Amino acid sequence: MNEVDMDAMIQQMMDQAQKKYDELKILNVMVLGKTGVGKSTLINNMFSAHLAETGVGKLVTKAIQKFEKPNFPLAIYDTPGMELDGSNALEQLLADVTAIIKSGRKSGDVNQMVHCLWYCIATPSHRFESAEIEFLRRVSAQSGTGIPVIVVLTQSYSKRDAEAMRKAVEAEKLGVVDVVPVLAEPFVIDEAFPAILPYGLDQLAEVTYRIIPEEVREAFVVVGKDLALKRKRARRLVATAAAAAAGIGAVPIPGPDAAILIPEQISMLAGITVIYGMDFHKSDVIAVIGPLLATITGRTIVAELPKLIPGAGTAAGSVISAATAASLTSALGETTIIILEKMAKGEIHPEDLKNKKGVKAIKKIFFDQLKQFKR
Ligand SMILES: Nc1nc2c(ncn2[C@@H]2O[C@H](COP(=O)(O)OP(=O)(O)OP(=O)(O)O)[C@@H](O)[C@H]2O)c(=O)[nH]1
Ligand SMILES: [Mg+2]
Repeated sequence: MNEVDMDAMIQQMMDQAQKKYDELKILNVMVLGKTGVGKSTLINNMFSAHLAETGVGKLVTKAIQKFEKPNFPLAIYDTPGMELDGSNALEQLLADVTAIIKSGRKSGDVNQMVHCLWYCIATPSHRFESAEIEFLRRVSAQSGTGIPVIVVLTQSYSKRDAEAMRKAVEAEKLGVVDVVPVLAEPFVIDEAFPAILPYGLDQLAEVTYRIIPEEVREAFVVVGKDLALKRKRARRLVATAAAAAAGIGAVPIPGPDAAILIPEQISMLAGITVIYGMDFHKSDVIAVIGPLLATITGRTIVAELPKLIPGAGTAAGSVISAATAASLTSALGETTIIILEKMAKGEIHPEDLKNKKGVKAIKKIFFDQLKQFKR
């Protein structure tokens, strides 16, 4: 395949990725809890955009703000500075929350509906107020709002305190989906002691993923930072594409000019790039995907395949079996996942891949993966 084809292929993939991204539904999460418990800190560490800081909050009710960002499939309802003191504060909050939930439902538009509610209680406060108990009892799914509620125990740097708090909340039998202790950011006692490391965000992501409607799960995975969820979702795309490749089976071995690429592989790559974030530039996409496309469509694969996969075609003009086509597709997908995951963790930078060493490293991952799929 020549340079021009490669460019067209990448462009096609990026166009598809943009389309997939634009088609995502908007996830709506309501984050409630008293002032200072750590709502903003939680939001900023769960999602890839710092909505609560940089987004423009719109006052939807006196206490509740809605944060959105253009071209970002997430809406957060937050109650900055909320106090629960005063005799009718609780009633007012309940009325506001219920009104928002109802109006979303009435719209009939999934983009406007509240999909889950995180109620935050700070573990160090050692207090679970009667007003909060009352609120949760009345807002949780059992009582009719129909919105799944997760109680998030924030700032849980003491696991023992968090466990005590969890038991106290669960004893109230509020009808909430789960009670999840988290520490969203490292907790530093002072310089003489090592910081307590964050935990629990993965569990919150997992529980949330499970309870939100299927229609917005993709958006949650995309806007969220949880790499385990991203991997799980991306692997579904790989499995689908591999099955499609196997279904086609008997693909002719690529000659110098023929491509083994099938539309399902392009679509898989587009889907994976969406899952891991859209904000990289074309040159970065070329750096990651280019060497893979060159490999899978190039001459070396013809020579390498028989060594890697016994029974694979041995000469140009012969055919690739269904199993081999599936293996190639899986290796292509897995390699992309591995690289994008390393990028998400900051272990590699796109610039690192834009040279001979980078290309070699990508190819090595690909062939290592291919060996694993050898059957
Ligand atoms: N180390 C650490 N500090 C936290 C954590 N969560 C909250 N904090 C601290 O607690 C304080 C309050 O956190 P915020 O996230 O602003 O609380 P909030 O619920 O958004 O407060 P309001 O916007 O006033 O309603 C800040 O100083 C945070 O740094 C955490 O997980 N780890
Ligand atoms: Mg805040």
